[in-house]
Amino acid sequence: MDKSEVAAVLEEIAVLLELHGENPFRANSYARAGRAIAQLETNIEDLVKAGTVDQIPGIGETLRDKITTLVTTGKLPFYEDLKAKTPPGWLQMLRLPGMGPKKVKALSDQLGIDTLEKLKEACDKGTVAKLKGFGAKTQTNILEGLAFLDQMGNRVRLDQAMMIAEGIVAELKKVPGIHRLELCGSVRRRKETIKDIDILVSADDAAPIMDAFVKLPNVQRVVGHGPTKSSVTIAGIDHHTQRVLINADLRVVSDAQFPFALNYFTGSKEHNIRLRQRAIDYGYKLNEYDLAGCKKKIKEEPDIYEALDLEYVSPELREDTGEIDAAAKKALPELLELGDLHGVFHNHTTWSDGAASLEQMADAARALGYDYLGIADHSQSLTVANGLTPKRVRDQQKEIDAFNAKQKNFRLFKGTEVDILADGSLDFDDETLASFDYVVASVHSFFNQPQEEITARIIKAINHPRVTMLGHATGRLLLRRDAYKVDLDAVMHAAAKAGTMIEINANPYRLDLDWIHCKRAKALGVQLVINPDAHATEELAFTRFGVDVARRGWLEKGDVFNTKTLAQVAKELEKRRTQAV
Ligand code: DGT
Ligand code: CA
Ligand code: ZN
Repeated sequence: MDKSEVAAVLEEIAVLLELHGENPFRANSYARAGRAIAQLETNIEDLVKAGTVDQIPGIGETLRDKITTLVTTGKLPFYEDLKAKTPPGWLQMLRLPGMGPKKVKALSDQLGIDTLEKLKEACDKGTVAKLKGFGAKTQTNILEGLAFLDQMGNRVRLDQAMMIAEGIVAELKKVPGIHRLELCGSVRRRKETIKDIDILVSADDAAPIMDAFVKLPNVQRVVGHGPTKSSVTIAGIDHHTQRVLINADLRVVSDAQFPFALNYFTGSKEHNIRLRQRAIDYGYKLNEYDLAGCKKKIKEEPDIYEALDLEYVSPELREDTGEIDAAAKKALPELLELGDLHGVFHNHTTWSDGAASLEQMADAARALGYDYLGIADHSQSLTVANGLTPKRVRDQQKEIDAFNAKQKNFRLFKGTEVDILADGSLDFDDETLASFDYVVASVHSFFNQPQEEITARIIKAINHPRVTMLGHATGRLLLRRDAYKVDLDAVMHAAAKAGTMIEINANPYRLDLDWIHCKRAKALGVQLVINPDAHATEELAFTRFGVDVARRGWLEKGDVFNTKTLAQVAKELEKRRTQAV
């Protein structure tokens, strides 16, 4: 068991204890221990072996013993018991915005609510609003949250699904007898949220592979165990040490069937229907095993497209938004690739709410092969994120200048993520704004403004001559919070006219701009830029999810600003700065 798994268990224990009304101090000691362990530089197993777990700050004897049991046996009876006596509905309620363990406990104690259905009923009757500490506004928020959950079902974010899927693939690869193995479904298409993981394998004998699959570590429940198809519910821990549960389906086919099955189970369903129609037009019949009637040899998935006189369609494009027509005309885009990027612009450091220093972020960027990194810490109004005052901006810029003076072939750009205030003005005076190499402007407050107001507010910022790019354009939090009511088309028109870029926020919790809007942005002539919004060195790796969005949105290298080299970017930013005077 590694430290992130241990940390996740401890943090979950903290939540469970609170739900059961335990002393908050005791609950908090688990949460704190979890965080301390997540940040350890050493291996937790080594500490357990050496018996030095209690030397971690905040960990006493009791915690030491529990951690030791957990690491050595992979199980902790105390935790298992807590989970067993917790109604699943309590945990589901926690997913509602604004709902913490205390509120869940109050609902359970005072109204006997332990499922989402009962919660909905009580809200409809108006009894929740009457509870102490709730009120009408909270009740409305709960109802909105319930509607949202209902719509999202049990989907998880792409990063969470990918991490579990990659883990399964690594384990399955050890099983003898597998010829080919691929992830399919929405994971292969890189959709931003995932219902279940689809895996396809070709082998002569399916039975041993089925057996290995249902016995994978972290399998919580075997949903089905058949001769060529099995389903499990599997658990994982994401990079914020959140526990994730998702279903995974494995199918085994013969090697000859593999390309057809891969194509079928990759989807989307709508793409499949179009492709099948095209096969019919050619006098063939396409299904998950065969392209009946076609005499060409089909060994790999691209051969299917070739047999139908189509360019190969990358999985990200298979959403029935015109890809088959474009493939027939050999007019598919040459999709952007992660390796095309030379740097990223929207990143935070310890100067505001980031976890790493300027230098650490720069080192991490260089390690990823980047030639430049933009530092865009928060502006003064965002006090919760330790936003920078103009004085601190000047200090930071001195540090960046000093850093750059020592560099060869790498540069930190001086940026800011300036707040767009409620009226559309910016959170810095013009002189401060003029001191940056570039400016990212973002909404971080007053999300609930009506459409005209928030649209005018964002457009005002876009038209400010110092604003280089619009940060997270819609403010959504995937599976948690809807976008603000902004008129995105009006925003994109304004951005095209003003020459202001729009960011594809690669943070997998956000992923705005949505891929569905990328094509439109491109058609209007908006320059896009992919930013991880990194608050830690590891989060620079979020960029890959932004590339996925761009690919799903048909974007090519030339559509994305940070495919430019250091020299090109430096020149362009300088030009924009001088023109803004
Ligand atoms: P999700 O909801 O994130 O799991 O999305 P998918 O696309 O992975 O959907 P899923 O898991 O229900 O099915 C996997 C693939 O199987 C889907 O992308 C296309 C194929 N498929 C499933 N049902 C049908 C169907 O009724 N007709 C066709 N043509 N294909 C289907
Ligand atoms: Ca799926
Ligand atoms: Zn940010």
